[in-house]
Amino acid sequence: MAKVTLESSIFQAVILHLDMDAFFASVEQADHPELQGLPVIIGQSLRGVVTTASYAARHYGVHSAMPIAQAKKLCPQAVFLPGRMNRYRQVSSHVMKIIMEHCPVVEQASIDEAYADITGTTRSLGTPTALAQRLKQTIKKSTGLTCSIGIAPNKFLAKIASAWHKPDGLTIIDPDTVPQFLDNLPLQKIPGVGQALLEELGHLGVKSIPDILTRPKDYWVQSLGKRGATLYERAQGIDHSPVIPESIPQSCSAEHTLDNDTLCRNELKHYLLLQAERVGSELRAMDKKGHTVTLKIKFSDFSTITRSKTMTKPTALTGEIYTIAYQLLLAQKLQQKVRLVGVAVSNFGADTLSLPLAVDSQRLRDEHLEQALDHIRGKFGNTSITRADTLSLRQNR
Ligand code: TTP
Ligand code: MG
Repeated sequence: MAKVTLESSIFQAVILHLDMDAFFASVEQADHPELQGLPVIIGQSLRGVVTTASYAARHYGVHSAMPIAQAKKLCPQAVFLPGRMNRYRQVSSHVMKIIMEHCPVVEQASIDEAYADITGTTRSLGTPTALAQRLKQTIKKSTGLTCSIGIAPNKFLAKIASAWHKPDGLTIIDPDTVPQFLDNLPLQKIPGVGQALLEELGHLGVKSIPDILTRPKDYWVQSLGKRGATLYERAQGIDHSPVIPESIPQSCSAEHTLDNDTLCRNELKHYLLLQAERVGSELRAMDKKGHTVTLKIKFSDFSTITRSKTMTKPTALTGEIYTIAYQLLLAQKLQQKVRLVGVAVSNFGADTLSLPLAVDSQRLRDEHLEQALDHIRGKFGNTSITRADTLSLRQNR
């Protein structure tokens, strides 16, 4: 472990970056224990390149993107495998789930790496160091795999930190040590500084990160445009890019437990309209349309049924969602009283069928009308404008 002094504070972000070690090769070793400790090289074909190599193989100079033929020369005794992408995806999902269970805000960055914003979590989750150690232990116990973690005040430093002590590393860059850390960091460690930019910088007389800071920001913007502005920020240890959690909802729903169980379809119908309004406006806010509308009914004895209809054309229109949900309700026998009713729209996708212009223009008008209603509700509150049908329900809630 490099340094263990970082504590989260309100003012300073704390970002964790986790990257699995020799991921594809390690999965093969975990699944085939007889391969543990051996040089294992993953590559599609004999004429292709190395996808990854176990650390034992790396000792012989084998690395990603090297032609397999060359890897064979360097390490003829290695076990060469073509790779099993489905298995790696499966393990990846499992690892990401563990990270999400341990950290509040997680962004998956590739098949084997993720960022987590753990700012201000010391009280609830323990120190960043303790959290990272717990995460490493859980992943190891659950998958047999090791990972390396970096913790720093921002994403770019956290990524550098996670690669600092691989495999099975934990490196922490304390905010106070950032300037000193950057002074000694090779230029090409800055993400985005590849061979071409390195040469360009060489022509400008820049050999180190401190060299960048001898010239003002304007100079870099003029010389390298947007890349120059970013480079100048990184050289000072600055990176404001946020950790963006991936939360792609697969469906949108609303449901309501009635005050009194009922057999009255008219009452249920009003709730369906209210829910269709909620679901519709949420879909429109997310800019999503769904092909499938589902009606959910929970009866007095708590038994639950769902009935769905899938349409060729996806919708986010309140009227359409409501009409389908109501048709589904009408088609359903109510043998006992209803306790809960709900509407969901799922199966998101793009329009697959283009309707004749006349029909489309009607739909377009409906969409514009509902967007206008959403706008008014957004500005003046949910109850500012409403369908007459749902008014009494809103007032009763
Ligand atoms: P990396 O995290 O870059 O590499 P790694 O996990 O194998 O090794 P390290 O310990 O250095 O992190 O990539 C993750 C997986 O992605 C890797 O196991 C194989 C795959 N991969 C490719 O398919 N193509 C590539 O060019 C690279 C670099 C990786
Ligand atoms: Mg990796």
